[in-house]
Amino acid sequence: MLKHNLGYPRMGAQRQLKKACESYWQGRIGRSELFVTAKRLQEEHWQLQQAAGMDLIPCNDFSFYDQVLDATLLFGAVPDRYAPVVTDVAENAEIDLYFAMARGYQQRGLDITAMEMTKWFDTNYHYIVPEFKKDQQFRLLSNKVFNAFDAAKHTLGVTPKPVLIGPVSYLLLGKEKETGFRRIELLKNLLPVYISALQKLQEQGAVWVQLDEPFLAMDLSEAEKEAYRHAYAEIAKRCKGLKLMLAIYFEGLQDNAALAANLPVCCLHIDLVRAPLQLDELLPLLPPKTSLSLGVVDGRNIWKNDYELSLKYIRKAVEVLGEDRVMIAPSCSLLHTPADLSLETELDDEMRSWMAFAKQKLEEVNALNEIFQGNNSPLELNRQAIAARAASDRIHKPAVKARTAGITEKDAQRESAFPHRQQLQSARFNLPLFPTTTIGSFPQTDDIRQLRAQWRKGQVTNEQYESALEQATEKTIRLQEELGLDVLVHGEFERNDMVEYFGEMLEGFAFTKNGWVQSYGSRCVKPPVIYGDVSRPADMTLRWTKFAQSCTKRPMKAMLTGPVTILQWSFVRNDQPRSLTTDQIALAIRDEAVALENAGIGIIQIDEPAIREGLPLRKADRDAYLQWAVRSFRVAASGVRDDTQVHTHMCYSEFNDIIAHIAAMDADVITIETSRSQMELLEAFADFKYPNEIGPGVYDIHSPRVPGVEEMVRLLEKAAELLPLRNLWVNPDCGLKTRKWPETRAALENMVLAARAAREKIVLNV
Ligand code: THG
Ligand code: ZN
Repeated sequence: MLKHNLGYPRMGAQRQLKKACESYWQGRIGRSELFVTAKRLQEEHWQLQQAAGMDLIPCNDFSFYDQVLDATLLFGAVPDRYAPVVTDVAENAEIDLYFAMARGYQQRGLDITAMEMTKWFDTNYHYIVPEFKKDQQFRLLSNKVFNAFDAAKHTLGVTPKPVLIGPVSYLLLGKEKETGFRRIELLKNLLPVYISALQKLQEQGAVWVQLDEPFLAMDLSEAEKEAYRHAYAEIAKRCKGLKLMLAIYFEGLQDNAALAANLPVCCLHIDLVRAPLQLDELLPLLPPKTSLSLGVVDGRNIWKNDYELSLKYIRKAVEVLGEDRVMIAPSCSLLHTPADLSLETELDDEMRSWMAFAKQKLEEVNALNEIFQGNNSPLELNRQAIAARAASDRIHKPAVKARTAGITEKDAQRESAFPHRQQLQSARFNLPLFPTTTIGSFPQTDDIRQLRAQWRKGQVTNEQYESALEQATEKTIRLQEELGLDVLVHGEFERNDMVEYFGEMLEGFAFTKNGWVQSYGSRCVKPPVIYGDVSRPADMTLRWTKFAQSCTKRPMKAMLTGPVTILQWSFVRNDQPRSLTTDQIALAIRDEAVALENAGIGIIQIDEPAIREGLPLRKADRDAYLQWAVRSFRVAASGVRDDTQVHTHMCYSEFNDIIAHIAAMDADVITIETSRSQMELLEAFADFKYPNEIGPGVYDIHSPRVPGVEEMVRLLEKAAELLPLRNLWVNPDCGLKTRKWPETRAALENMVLAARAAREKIVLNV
């Protein structure tokens, strides 16, 4: 039984790749130093996987930024606007073109925008979206995969398994930048180039090639299914003898099972963590020569594998297929897990005994094979660990379970309907038309980050830390008053990450020191671990919100993170439904909102930027998710009085298909990202006759550009044509955390001017 891995985290356990890339971008190290770091990391990871007993070890899973962007460069699908980059400086090499595509290019008078970034399926990883033209041509451009193959072979002394995104998934991941064609039709142009890459690998000595085709686990149109049949028939014909493994993960094959089983490939890899039932459906469909790779070790979470359960699947598959047609592996690339649990010296032994990170997950794959071969010694230990976790009283809090089970429909409803609340709130806050506010965070500059790091290391006392935060908060409040904003925020200087911060104060959460997972490019997140029933032992935000309100007479908006987002951006327990965990978090946030209200705070924002990304990948599952996700939000938001104004905020536009559910959240005010889609999104809200108040972002905070007054007035005029005036707010489209102070000040100054102009111009006209 072959043991293999689909991909290893590339950042390095100390985030070496992040540091090297950022140093290179800042000009602090040169290209050769960057490449040395990359080479060292890859070699280390290859050796580690070999030591863990993997028979097939991936290469080309490493990437300087993103594996989809790598494919775009490999197949030469470079958008035309980057042509000047190549010639801008004589020595501009492939890597600089690559980073220009990822991050934009602002040098020597050139100002070229980056390619768009979006969520990788339902993960917190973001990929760079390929851009396709109607007559899109492809050619082999980059040698990265071929070099990686040679390097891995040299390091390992055995033949590595190159990983590429499959041709159909690659096209489906992209976006049409012109009208008049569908990107799947580009297969005829892509396929010859794709095949020549495979042939080249075969000439280099490749035996196995892993082609990632996660779209085989999604809803497919007839044309897309036909593309699969055509692509793989051609590849099989032109790459005879090359062993193809199609890697499918994040969902089950479902209605695509027969399609996948009959593709002329050597092996299908399936995700038995996400979709265990597909094993029974697929086994009778597999043709006599096709192997099956069982993804039994969870590549998306940090829990120790339940060997007994995994062995059940392995034995079942072996019974039908025979041992030589079965492989075992993690469920998906380990990109989505932290690197190494043994670095977590501050987790207690019990907690650590429940977990496995990337390195440990490969050891689990190896152990499963050992047990299957008859060495039962790892099994007993594993049984004990699994049983101990299930029974631990650190996990189970009867009071929390009882309260969650007792949630009623009434708990998920505000006292009165929105029109009545709007009247009460309008009388209470007496805000002008087009009231101005911000989303919550203000620039987190290096000095604040450094201060927090020093405080955590004990180099700065609590008093020093708090007093510096008070100063930063007060200064930000004065600035907002000077600018003339109507509803203020405290700036969130005390917070590291909007999820980590709450997790640190809630019971049932654990933290890692090095549990970094790549979010995009060099950016990482350190997701908290939800291990047990969640409760709120003490106030979480009152200290800073009360301080902030004491600095000003204007309304101070309190900032909370919503239950769905806390769930979505954490590692979650796998011993109960996500909906139940979310309800527990919702009750904690509800109590916090009530505590804020009791402390005199009148406006409370409960952010849910991740509500859309939690959407199941298969359409048929979406409604059920939206039902419980929206209800959980409402449980969090409905403990407060009618005259308390609840705001929410969402990023990542694309709301059109879920607008009814967003309306059902019944927030008094929603602020959304719209500036890049030029208010297109607002039309969805208008068509739906969205009843509550809404703050369409009037400028894009994702770039340092300062928006002009006029352009924001135009956006407000458009908004005023579509939605009732009394419902409109004026705000940037997201938090200002990643911006610098000068541009923040200038942009908000213009935004307030735009709101004033709109009040005069638009209000007079109606
Ligand atoms: N928090 C969490 N998940 C997220 C976001 C978030 N997922 C979606 C989106 N926002 C991803 N965006 C980012 C933006 C910035 C960073 C990470 C993800 C970032 N990370 C620091 C870094 O890598 O340098 C981490 C350093 C630190 O925490 O001190 O800047 O907002 N959970
Ligand atoms: Zn946002």
